Amino acid sequence: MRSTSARRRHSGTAVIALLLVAGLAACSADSTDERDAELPSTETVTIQTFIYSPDPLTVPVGTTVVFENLDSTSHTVTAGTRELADTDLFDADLEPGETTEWTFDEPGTYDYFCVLHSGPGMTGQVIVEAD
Ligand SMILES: [Cu+2]
Repeated sequence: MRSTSARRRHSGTAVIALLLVAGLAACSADSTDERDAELPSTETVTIQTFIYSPDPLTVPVGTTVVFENLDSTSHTVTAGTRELADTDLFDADLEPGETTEWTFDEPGTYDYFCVLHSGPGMTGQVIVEAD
């Protein structure tokens, strides 16, 4: 009887050890995914001769987009359309040579425009794709 009871204890320990190994494997897989998701990614939209470029710009979700004013006049980068601005989302005045940036954390199509100029190049779009 004593030897049967000893064997039972031993096999119980083995099960616990297996569960620990499985748990550790799951944890390390999770942290690898998080590192991949946090890789920094930046794209640049320039404003030159009253034109945002590239337009549209397509990026993966989580990308930081830098807008750079290369003209010798001021422009804005204002979310929304000329008919319906969304200044709560983003809205920046850029003096010549200035930059501004936003990180797009949600998939979707983001229109933006310049409130100062109504030319055809003064509207743009950032398309943010899901992973
Ligand atoms: Cu402008």
